[in-house]
Order: sequence, then C-alpha cells, then structure tokens
Amino acid sequence: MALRVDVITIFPDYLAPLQLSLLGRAQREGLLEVHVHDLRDWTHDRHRTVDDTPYGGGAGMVMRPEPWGEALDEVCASLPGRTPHVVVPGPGGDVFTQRTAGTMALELDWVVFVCGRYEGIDERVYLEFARRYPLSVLSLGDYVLNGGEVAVLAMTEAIARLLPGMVGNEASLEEESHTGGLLEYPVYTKPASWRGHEVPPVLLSGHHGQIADWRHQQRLERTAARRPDLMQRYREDEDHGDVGRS
Ligand code: JB8
Repeated sequence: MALRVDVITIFPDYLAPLQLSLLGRAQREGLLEVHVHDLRDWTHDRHRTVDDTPYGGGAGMVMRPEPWGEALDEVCASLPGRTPHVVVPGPGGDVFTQRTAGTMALELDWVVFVCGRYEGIDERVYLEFARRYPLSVLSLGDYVLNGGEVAVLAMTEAIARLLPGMVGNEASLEEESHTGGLLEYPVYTKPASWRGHEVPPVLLSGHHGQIADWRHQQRLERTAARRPDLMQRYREDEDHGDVGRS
C-alpha cells in the first residue's frame, strides 16, 4: 500500500516541490500519494480568516481553532478503515532524525501534516486531535522557521526515500547501518587534477583494500573533527551498528 501524505497549509504552492524529482517519481510509481489542502477552504467568512489576536495579549497572531478543527475532521476521515498519524512541525517538538524517518517509512501508511504559521495554532487543536489520533510535534532542529511548510518538505523527502520499493534503499532502514554512525568519506571524480587540487593518489591506485582503509580513516577523522557527539556514540557502540554477523 502506498504511503498517503496529506498536508494542510495556508500556502499550498509552497508544497509544489513534492511533485518533483524523487518525490514525483515515488508518486508516479505508486509508492507515495500526496494531497495538499488549503486551510482557507474550511473558513466561512468572506475574507477566509485563519488567524486572530492572542488571548492574554502579546505579539503577533494565533491560528484560530475552528478552521483547523473542520479541516482535520474532514481530512482525517477521508480514508475509511485507515487511521492517520498527525504530525505538526514545531520548534518545541521531538527532534526528527534519520531514525524517525526510517520508523515512519516502515510503520505508517498515512501521515497528515499540519502546517502552522504566525505565533502558532490554538493549543486546543492539539488537545482535540491528540485525543482522537496519534499525534506528534516534530522539530527539524534548533532553529526557527516561519511556518511548518519547509519542515514538511524535508520530512517527506527523508521518509519517502526510505519507503520499501524505492530503488537504492535496499540497504537497511536503520540509521546506524546506513551511515555506520559516522560521517561520509569525501568523494572525487574526473579530472584527477583540477585548479591545482589533486585527487588523493590512493583513489587512483586500484588497490581496493587500501582505498577502503583510507575511506574508513577519513570517516573517523571527519567525525572526530566535526561531530564529537557522533564520535562518542560510535566509540561507545561495540558493534558499530553491524548487521547480522553472529
Ligand atoms: C510558526 O521552526 B519550525 C516551525 C516554526 C513555526 C511554525 C511551525 C514550525 C509555525 N512558526 O519547525
């Protein structure tokens, strides 16, 4: 069954990239089905208002609960017999990692993304829909976007490339076995000399054992230099995420 993704947003055009490249191909091949909805379709006033001033005062505007309530009622009931996982991108959520992407690709058949804007969505929308559906607030990392749309693009791409049946992902869906818990080694192509920068000679040597050793050493050095957090986990993890050899 294809992964169904619904996105509710006030900027449907922002999600146009979901039709391109890998995500477009996944849809054409029947592995993914994306439906983007305009939240304003669930307003009833002539100005299609989705925001209002915050109770208690303060800067900015808050998304009104009624359009979200009606939108989620309808979208979440649109596939009889299936239950959506509601995902709200937000800087206060659990961090979305490669493991999150892999778990979602493997275990979910329907994700409804809720894209907030302004100062956020009235808190009662979370309470209402968390009571009715599995609901996660997920953050891309410790920085702030203007809304959830860019996070939905990132999460959907990260998930879709791990879907069973996508070419090139026959390797495990586990982060550890995908990356080995280390950063990647540097890659080069022709020409062997470019603007005075030479490709490391070992890569031209044809000695496959030496090349593998050099690449592994590069991964260790880069990870130690750039991501001491990953390096510490790598040192602590006895089997370095190896698969299946007992
Ligand atoms: C208003 O940084 B974020 C993010 C920021 C937002 C909203 C949603 C997500 C809504 N600001 O992930």
